[in-house]
Amino acid sequence: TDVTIKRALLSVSDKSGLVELGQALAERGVELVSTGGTAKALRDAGLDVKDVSDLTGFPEMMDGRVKTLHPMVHGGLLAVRDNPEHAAAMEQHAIGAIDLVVVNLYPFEATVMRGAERPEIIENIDIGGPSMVRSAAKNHQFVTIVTDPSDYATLTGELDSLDGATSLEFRKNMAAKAFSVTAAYDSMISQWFGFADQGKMFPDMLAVNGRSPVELRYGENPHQKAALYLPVGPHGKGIAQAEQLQGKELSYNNYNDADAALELCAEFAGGDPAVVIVKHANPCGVTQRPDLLEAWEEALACDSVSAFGGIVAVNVPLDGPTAEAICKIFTEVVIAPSVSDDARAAFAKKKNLRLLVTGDLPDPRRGGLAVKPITGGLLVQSRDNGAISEADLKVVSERQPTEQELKDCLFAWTVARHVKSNAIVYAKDGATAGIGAGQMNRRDSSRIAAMKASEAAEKYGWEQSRAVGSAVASDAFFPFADGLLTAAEAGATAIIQPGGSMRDDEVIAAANEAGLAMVFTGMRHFRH
Ligand code: 93A
Repeated sequence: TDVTIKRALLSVSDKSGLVELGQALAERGVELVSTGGTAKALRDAGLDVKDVSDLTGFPEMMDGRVKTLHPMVHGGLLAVRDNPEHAAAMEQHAIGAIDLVVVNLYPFEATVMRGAERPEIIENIDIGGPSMVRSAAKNHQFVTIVTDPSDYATLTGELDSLDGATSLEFRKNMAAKAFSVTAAYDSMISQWFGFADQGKMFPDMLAVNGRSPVELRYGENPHQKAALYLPVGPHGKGIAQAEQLQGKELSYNNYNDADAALELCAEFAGGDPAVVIVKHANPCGVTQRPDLLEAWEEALACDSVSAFGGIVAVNVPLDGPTAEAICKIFTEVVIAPSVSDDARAAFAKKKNLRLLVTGDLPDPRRGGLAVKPITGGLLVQSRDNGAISEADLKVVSERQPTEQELKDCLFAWTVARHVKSNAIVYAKDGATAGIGAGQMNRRDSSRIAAMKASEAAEKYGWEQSRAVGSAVASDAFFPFADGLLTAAEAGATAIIQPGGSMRDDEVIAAANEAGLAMVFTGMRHFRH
């Protein structure tokens, strides 16, 4: 699978390193073919070069727009060498094989950046270059493609180690890079057409999407513009693919909140019925119970004030009685894998309520990337799909957690990873008792969660707050004992947290003193 390089086609706008490469190739007996400017630069350095126009029998014409777009070039690049018919065609038309292509493209981006006029920008859309890059990359089984001057040294190193040949692995790597170069190049052109040239806010960015974005009424606030981009190709069923059965058009915030609700709900796929209520992308009530209606009532009770205008997701088919109950409070969006006829009839009375059906729930442990814009760049990370099971838990307290405490710990932990940091979640009997989200210190999150629990007790006339006897999950370690002591004061009896603080000893001692059971997960789930 090694291919000896006998003939190379060089056509570069960025001529850095060109002469050195040309010399290195010539020394290894490689025949050089080039386009006008590239050939001149090589000749000026005393190298022997053949002009592409000699190869094609056509002059470079139309201001260079047509230089290499010719069967003598593309036949030499695309022919499958061990295919007898391809070989015969080469023979018949005297097409010589091209083993190596070194191309970098017209500087489109630089031309735009220096504020050139439209005609000059258009002239800098390279057509022949990307065509050769793609032909060579497609035929990487036989042809080597190099698109970046910083790879010249790697190329000559490869030739030296393989006695003038390249390996299939090298050609594959270079082909992958080549396609990302042409994809990024076209994406840039597409963005320029849409954004700079036509003032379109949401250009069809080919490299990222391939489908026109759906414009939304407005963004997070009415003075912002917004659109939804849908990827092409295979993808899981997410909120973007859900079917809307009724209600107003989804807003930007609806999508964002519905996504948070669905993601958390998906954690309970295949388990007992679960209800998730989300407000401002944070859960404000989560419950799992054998009965869906009961799960709804309990989830609502966690923080019924915040649930007003919330987003509700369930993990099982939605039935009529639960739908009737949901309709009693103002709800923006309801999401379910499917809904019964009774449920549909119940919701029909609420014209504005957006009802979404997702079919299967997405896999919460799936891979993929998460992207966040920052000033002048993008932060990209793999999705937080890490997970622990009961077996990974390390009991660090003197007291062992009871079976019920362990269950509540894991439930609270599952919810906590979907709460913005600092996240503290109190849970009891498969229901959240209090959720503290998005505070800048952990103790405040713990206090807020405890406060929610007592407010609920007051409102519903319970004898005591549900925080009493609850398990508490913390998305990251307690740096001090104070957050944990707040939980203990509120009546919590068990703690689940990653551990790993410098002061773990202090925190464990405080837990023991308060008679708490505590387990470490060894895994953190910040969410910002
Ligand atoms: O105008 S083009 O799109 N038409 C072509 O047929 C063609 N062939 C190569 N641009 C074309 N090229 C580009 O010319 C290459 O991608 C390279 O960027 C540049 C090299 O031209 P020169 O060798 O004349 O400096």
